[in-house]
Amino acid sequence: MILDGIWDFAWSEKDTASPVYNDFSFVPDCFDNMQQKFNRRGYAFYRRKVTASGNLRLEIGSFGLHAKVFWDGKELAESFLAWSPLKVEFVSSPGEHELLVKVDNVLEGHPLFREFYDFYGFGGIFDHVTLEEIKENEIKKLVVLPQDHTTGEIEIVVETSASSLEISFDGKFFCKKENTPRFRLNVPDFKLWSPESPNLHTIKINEKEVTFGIRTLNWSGERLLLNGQPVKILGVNRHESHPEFGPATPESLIANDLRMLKAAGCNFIRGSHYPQRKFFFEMCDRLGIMVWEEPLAWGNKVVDLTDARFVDTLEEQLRLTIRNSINHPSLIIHGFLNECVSDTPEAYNVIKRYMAVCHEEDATRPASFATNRPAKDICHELVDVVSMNVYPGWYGTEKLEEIPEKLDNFAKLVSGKPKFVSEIGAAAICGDHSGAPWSEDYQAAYIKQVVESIRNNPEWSGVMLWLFCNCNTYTGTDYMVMRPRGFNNKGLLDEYRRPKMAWKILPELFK
Ligand code: ADA
Repeated sequence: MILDGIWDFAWSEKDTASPVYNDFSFVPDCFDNMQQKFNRRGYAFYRRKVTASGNLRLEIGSFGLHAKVFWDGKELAESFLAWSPLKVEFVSSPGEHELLVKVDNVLEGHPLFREFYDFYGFGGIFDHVTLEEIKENEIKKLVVLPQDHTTGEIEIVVETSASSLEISFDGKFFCKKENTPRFRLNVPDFKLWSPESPNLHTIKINEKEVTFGIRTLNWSGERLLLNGQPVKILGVNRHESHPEFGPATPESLIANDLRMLKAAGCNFIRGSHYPQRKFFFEMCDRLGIMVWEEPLAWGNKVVDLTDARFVDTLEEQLRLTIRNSINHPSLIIHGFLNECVSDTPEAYNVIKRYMAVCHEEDATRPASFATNRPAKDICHELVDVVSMNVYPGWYGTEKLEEIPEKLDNFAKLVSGKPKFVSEIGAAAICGDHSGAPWSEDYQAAYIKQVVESIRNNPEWSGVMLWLFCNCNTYTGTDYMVMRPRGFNNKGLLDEYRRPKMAWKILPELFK
């Protein structure tokens, strides 16, 4: 049962035990986008009636920044893992019940979100709410890990109390076998997944069906290999954000963003800087767009990296993020801790711990963090692929023609591992054609210089431009003076997806 639609709504600046339901909302919803709520922090109460009974599973696909779920007034679950799905299993008596989801966008006391993050901390229920019955002997977990692109071999991990497994591929019966938690099979008549040919297969075990793709990744040398071939990543960073929907972007908007990127020749998206919605991955799988996903973090200093609540909560979200997205062939890199103080021993310890987490959860994909201090970083040795966020000629006095040499020098800092520029870009205000920094012309010339020099240097495995489109950011901190209109203006498109000059030259550059 999908519980989207009209819910009773109450909002209060202060937490309250007696909210006043004098409004309604349409779920999925970001309450900051409601009249007179933008730039305010507070508590939202989403309430509705539901008729259901028995063993139930409720799921909220994505939310911000902190959520509590109540059933007939009884608290069922609480989560600070913003942008991740919140799932809860419970038993209900028959009849009509009251479901209340309380979410707040309060920064104080949040274990992961900080006021200095360069993207807006929105509140609301950002994705579908679903309620389903938990079936006896259901398949609780079904993970498909491609092993060999020449034979179509996959590893299957199943969790169920059923005694036997009936397996079909692509709608055709394949075999029946005893329940075994981990086994390997060769997919019949398989076709490989790649950005050029994003072929998908389905596996059904008992009543559970999963879509997957067969492709392998190898990062043991200097280049990242996809299905045994070196891959050059030409992509962008993207925030799930729109001025009228916040992160509760309609699926049609996500689909259009991705189609536009594919048409522009883009083969990669870095999902900055939090977990991505399920629909986003389904589209990337189908369109053939490779993805980097990371849990919520940004520019964290020693104070966070030595705070057990921060480090443990982030580990929890990292594990959950990997588990939720593991079957998507488009996912090719696990990321975490964007731009932390990776020149300190405190960061070294946390990064080492998170690399082990990534490998433990999923040995089939490389893991990384994006560094903004490549020359003095002490953690390059820990990661599978090195990812550098560098902005020569923007945060720096270099001239445009000096960018290639700067990038070549960054590439020389590390050897023996695949290397990416995980962020690079320049801001542009639409309509400014002066040619100076902040103009569309300067941004277009900048992007051209960057993409050409990375394409010409075989040491780079690719580039992820900052940023697909403008996104909401600071309104109330010192940093807002660098962010006119409260937006990060480095989008190749503006926040309504209207193209700047740089966007128009992208197809030629990415060809
Ligand atoms: C950083 C950061 C991005 C964004 C960017 C910028 O590299 O990772 O989230 O803030 O800089 O626009 O300055």
